[in-house]
Amino acid sequence: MTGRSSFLIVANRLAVDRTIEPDGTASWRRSPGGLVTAIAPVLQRRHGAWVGWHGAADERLKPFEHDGMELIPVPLTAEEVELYYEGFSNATLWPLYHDVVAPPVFEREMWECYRRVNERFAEAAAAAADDGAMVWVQDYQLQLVPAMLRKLRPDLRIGFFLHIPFPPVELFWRLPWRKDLVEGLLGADLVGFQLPGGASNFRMLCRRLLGLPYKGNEIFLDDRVVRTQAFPISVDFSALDTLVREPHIVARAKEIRVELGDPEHVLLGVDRLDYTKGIGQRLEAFGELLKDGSLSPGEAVFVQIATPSRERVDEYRRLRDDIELQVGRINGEHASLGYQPIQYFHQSYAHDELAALYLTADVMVVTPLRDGMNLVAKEYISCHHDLHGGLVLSEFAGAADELRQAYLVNPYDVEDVKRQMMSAMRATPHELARRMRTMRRRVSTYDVDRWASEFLTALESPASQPATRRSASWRSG
Ligand code: ADQ
Repeated sequence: MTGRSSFLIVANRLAVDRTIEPDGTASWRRSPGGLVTAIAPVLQRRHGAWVGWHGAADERLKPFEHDGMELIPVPLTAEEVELYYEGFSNATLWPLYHDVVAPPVFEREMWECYRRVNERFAEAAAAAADDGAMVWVQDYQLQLVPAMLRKLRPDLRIGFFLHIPFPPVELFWRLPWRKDLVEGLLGADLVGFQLPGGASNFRMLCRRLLGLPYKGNEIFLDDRVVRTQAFPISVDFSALDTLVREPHIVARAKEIRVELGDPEHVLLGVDRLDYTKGIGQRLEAFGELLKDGSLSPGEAVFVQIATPSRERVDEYRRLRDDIELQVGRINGEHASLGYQPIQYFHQSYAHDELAALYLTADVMVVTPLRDGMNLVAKEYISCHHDLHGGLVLSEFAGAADELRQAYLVNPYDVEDVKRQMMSAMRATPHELARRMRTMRRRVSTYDVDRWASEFLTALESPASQPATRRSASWRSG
């Protein structure tokens, strides 16, 4: 430990995963995934620290260094993992913020635990932050931290970013603890969202629930101004672009196609196994294309990769059974010796293998019922310097705001999904290239570096003075 830090990240999980070597010794490895990739370099440059849970229940660890980052573990008991993480975060907030596509659970015990754990994160951050430090809190598991931290350390500059959608007022309104959550977020100087719509839902809620006036992006409290703004997250475009040009990835992509029986079209889905991702909807559409003869036998293979996720939450266990039943049915009806239309994998994949799959896929199918952004769509685009490939993308993914040249679909409309999947499969190379080129321009310009630096620049820049409040209209914004 080098003492207190002038820059802190506070997130549910630390930026590292523990791996056990064959000889039984434990070591840490930087976690894969966008957030860590984006933030680790900033943290290293600013000599910052990362506060978060290390992933094992009932274990206390001392702060340690890894990969030039200082890591401060926050302990959680097994009961807290159940009530705070699986409970309030993933059985209450997650479905509530995703258009209630599954019914949220409202349980006082879960809420109490969420509050208690948020307090612990706030205390850990308060103890680790230097005078006037900048603290960036991440995501829906920690929405009470900004206000708790401000109370402990009014000298800090606090930012918050929500990775999932912020729901419309009428949905949020159901939450028995709605006021506490909104007040929690208002402890930040800057609250970031994926889309302008989320930011505007939040401002509207502050007005309706707390009677706070706002003007433009700013919400006026008695003594402070809270800025709200959209910062669409992105991927490390150039790293992926470089990776897929490497001979071993190109060779692997060719090999995958052969292993799949060299069909004319390879369609791909890559998701955490989550009911918000619309996996069932896309498989249903694909099954119907086989059934009604739009696709001839052997013409197309759908590879669906579903990373195991939140397996102790009931809703996720049911989903897994449903998907596996559906895959079995479709394959049962349409497979023949040597041909299986859906290749389903309930596994996590290494970075290189995933890149090779993206490169192989002629059509990427991303059909969430609601998604904050969806990085998979942007990863696919980053992997296609060959300008080949069509992206079928749900209108309900945040990414649809930027990737207008995708084959946009309403995932609730099975005919629409079928039609757009067919359009992507039947498109000419010229048409695919035209769309892909524009989307690549967008993702390469707004990459993950830009996301992090725009957020931090906004957090560093001063907001308006509270005096401006007088001119803030109740209805403007
Ligand atoms: P997620 O809901 O997890 O993220 P997404 O944005 O698609 O969704 O990110 C998933 C990540 O996991 C991608 O980087 C993908 O490559 C990786 N991944 C998926 N399946 C995998 C597999 N089988 N093996 C290995 N890696 C796999 C939340 C929000 C999103 C928001 C992100 C970032 O729900 O809307 O885009 O945070 O803010």
